[in-house]
Amino acid sequence: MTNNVYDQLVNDFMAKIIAKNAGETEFHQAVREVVETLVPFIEENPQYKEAKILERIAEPERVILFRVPWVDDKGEIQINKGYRIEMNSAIGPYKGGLRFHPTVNLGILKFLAYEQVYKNSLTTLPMGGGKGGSDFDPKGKSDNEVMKFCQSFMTELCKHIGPNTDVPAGDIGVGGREIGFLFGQYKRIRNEFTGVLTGKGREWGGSRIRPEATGYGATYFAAEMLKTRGDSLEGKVVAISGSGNVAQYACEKVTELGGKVVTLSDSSGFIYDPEGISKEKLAYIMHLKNVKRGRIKEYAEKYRCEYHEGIRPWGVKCDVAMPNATQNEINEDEAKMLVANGCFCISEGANMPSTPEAVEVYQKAKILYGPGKAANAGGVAVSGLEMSQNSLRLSWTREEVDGRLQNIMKDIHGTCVKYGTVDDKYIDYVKGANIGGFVKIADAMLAQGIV
Ligand code: NDP
Ligand code: 2IT
Repeated sequence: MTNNVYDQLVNDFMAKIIAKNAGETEFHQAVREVVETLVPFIEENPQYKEAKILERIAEPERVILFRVPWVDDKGEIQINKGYRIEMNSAIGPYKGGLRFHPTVNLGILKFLAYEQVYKNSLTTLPMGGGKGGSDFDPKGKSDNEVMKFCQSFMTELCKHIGPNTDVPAGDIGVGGREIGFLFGQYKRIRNEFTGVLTGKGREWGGSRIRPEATGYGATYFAAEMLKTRGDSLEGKVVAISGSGNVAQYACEKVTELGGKVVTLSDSSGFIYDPEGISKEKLAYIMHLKNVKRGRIKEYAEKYRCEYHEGIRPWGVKCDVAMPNATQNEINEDEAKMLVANGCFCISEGANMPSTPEAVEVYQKAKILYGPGKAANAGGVAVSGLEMSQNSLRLSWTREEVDGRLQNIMKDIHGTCVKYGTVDDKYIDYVKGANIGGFVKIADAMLAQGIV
């Protein structure tokens, strides 16, 4: 079949998706990227085509929408939206994070849930895909308000989740504090102490390395990609966006492996520290962001480096870039700047941080490009390990969990190489991750009949 025929098949498929899911632009974007790489594969494997596996994967098994009323510190009633998308349970219970951010809507959560299905399959662990969250904005709220909101959110969510049904975790705006409040309320209502959430505190069922896992995993994935060119992170200049959970631990691991992190950001701007963000400076950032809940600008004031308000860090000179903040945070022009400045490796800690046009720039330039569903799978992988430890009622050491995480990231990289190596030896990690993730889910769905 020619490329034109494939393009037509993709366009026909997408026309139906867009008609059925009007206005959900991020969801359309995530589905299109997968379908573009899968259509030729499915034409060669008609069993998947006849069973309409791709069409079925794009329709959530269940969507739960609910009201979240709560009372703020002034005594005023607040109403937020609550969501849980139970996308696919072919290979295990629904698994995926909760996002609390004012931009959250159905289309964003469906894109995240869709990505999660493939990502979880890639981890080699038995986890289906889901995602949830709320348009609640934790910024500027007191601990009491966050707790009140979490309790109200869980009062409804607890009817739909469980350790063998659906296991939420963190994402943007949901970290250890929120998981604690959510777990407390689940336990109180259901009267059971189970592994219903991951990312729990260490004293009450959490896994070692779970906080570190996404950032460490994305760094291990970058190291694996560099290895294919006989290279390593040693001496590399690395630009990172974000300054939350993923960014902090990516910064820690890159530095440990001999790289130099020169940028971090938040939604207000980015800091540029050409001397590198050392262990000591990172400790300051962790306190600033996780305890004081302050702005990244304060780093520039303390360490007297550049701060750029209102722009993202992709104009700086770097060898490696790790977008670790949010979706569509690298556009075509920024991708061109990165490549022009010599960046040759992108490992995505965030979900879908590059626009389709940016991805095209990377692929044309033949740089190493690890898409989020492969590169950031370390977080959910260690969530899977947390579930295993909860079931076994024991907890593994740091070394044990970190060793497993490293092996999983190597396996995912191997899967990408297996399915994504193209004729001239270029590894198309997008193709590799999509096909590699798809096969396991598709075969499970075939075996389980029309459900
Ligand atoms: P956090 O809430 O800990 O941090 C998010 C960071 O990104 C903050 O610095 C935040 O800045 C910035 N950010 C968020 N939204 C925007 C925006 N619209 N524009 C600019 N900056 C923004 O979240 P995580 O670190 O957990 O998540 C970061 C990314 O990693 C997300 O894409 C998430 O889906 C993905 N991810 C997370 C995993 C996890 O285990 N936590 C696992 C896999 C992927 P500010 O404080 O100003 O809002
Ligand atoms: O996007 C993601 O993979 C996450 N936010 C982590 C999900 C999880 O269940 O640990």
